[in-house]
Amino acid sequence: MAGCATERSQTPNIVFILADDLGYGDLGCYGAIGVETPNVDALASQGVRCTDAHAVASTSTPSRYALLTGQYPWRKAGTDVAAGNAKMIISPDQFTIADMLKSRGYSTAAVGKWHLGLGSETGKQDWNGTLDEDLSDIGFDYHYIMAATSDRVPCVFIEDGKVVNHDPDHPIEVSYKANFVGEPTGRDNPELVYNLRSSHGHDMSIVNGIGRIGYMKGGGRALWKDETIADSLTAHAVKFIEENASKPFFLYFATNDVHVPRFPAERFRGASAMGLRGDAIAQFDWSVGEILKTLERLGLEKNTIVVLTSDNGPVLDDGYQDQAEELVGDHRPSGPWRGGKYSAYEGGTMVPMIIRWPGHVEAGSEEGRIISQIDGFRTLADLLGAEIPSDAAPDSRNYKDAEYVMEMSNDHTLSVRDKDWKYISPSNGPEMIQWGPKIETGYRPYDQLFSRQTDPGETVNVAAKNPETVARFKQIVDKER
Ligand code: NG6
Ligand code: CA
Repeated sequence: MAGCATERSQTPNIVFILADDLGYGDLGCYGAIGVETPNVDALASQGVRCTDAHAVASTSTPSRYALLTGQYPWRKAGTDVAAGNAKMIISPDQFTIADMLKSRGYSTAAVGKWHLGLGSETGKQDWNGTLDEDLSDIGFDYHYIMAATSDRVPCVFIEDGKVVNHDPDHPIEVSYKANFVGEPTGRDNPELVYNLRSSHGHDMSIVNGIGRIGYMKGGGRALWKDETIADSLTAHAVKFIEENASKPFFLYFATNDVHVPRFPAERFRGASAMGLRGDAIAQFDWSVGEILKTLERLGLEKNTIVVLTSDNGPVLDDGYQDQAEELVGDHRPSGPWRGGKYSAYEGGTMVPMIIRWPGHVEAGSEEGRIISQIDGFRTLADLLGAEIPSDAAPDSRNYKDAEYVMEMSNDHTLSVRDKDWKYISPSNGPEMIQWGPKIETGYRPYDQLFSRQTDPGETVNVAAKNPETVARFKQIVDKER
């Protein structure tokens, strides 16, 4: 970063805010139209706004896996979009970014969307007792999480390995194979879907009047209400900061916003001109504001690094009738980039990234160099002088040494970006996503090369004219795969 000092003796707090499906163009400071994000914009004006920052993958699970482990997700089986009853995808013997920070004396917490599996065996979790493997096995002192996504069962919060507000009269059962006898589903009982109807999929168990992916039974008073998820997650994040104000802490705060089902609190309804998706962005901005206010109130602003980014690119219709497509107007969720969530095009992995560290990062600055989230691990370790085991974070580099970044699409197509070019490997996949979202995939059965300088929107394939460049990128893909 411009002016990033590297005093090794320091242990600044770290608040890592990870939005879900928030696109490059979805924030005021990145050109959003139709929704205001004053808190995020203020953060940007006090820090650096990156204009070429990338998630590793264009969906959640692999993107988050890379971020927390420093390993490319295609090197590890089972890192695709996880079911709500998937087993722990990061194994206890892996050294995570949380382990690294713990080794430097940090208190560590994960609050929010998890989506990296729980328990030691898929489908065998005891949701009514204590999970036999959880985030405490991979470096987090505290967790208050949703197992997967808000559109996947189980629809309950989990705190330190146990379901919050567990209701013994309504034991929880979860299956991703078959429904439980006598339980309604969105498919068979559309009359029970009163809050948000599906546009595709999302027609299995119904919770809070919304159809989900997967089947669940029970839950009772432990079931979440979608309209208070942001309140609940934010309150727990704030509480963790308060309780750890006197020692170095790391907070991984992964919001549910703006993933589907978008069903923000009543007070955000109509906050944007774009319906529920825009209102969810306003709600995200509110959560950010609460975190920033807390840091200020506790006098922690100066000694805290705040990073704000997203797990993958944006999508409008991702399976619910929330009118995201109809009401988007002139707003461009992906900003100037082609494609979106799931894509091999830049819209899949190009994400907003804001970093604030008063006195170390120049306020109101911009950083145009190419950055990958996977490099956060080693960059931070270097900054803090942390020793990491020789086999840990194998693919994480100090961002200053990173000449190119790797990107993975939904079908595992690998792309490489450097400051001059974008290369997409051949894929036999379809040109458009097939199951509902209207998104260009970027898949073609031949090499694609785009000039970053003259064609950032990836419209003219210049692979044939630049065989040597293509060969160089193919070599990188071979090496990294
Ligand atoms: C898709 C879901 C989508 C979303 C996505 C994962 C359907 C029809 N679509 O399969 O709604 O949940 O998976 O999103 O089920 S992610 O941001 O967590 O990767
Ligand atoms: Ca996501």
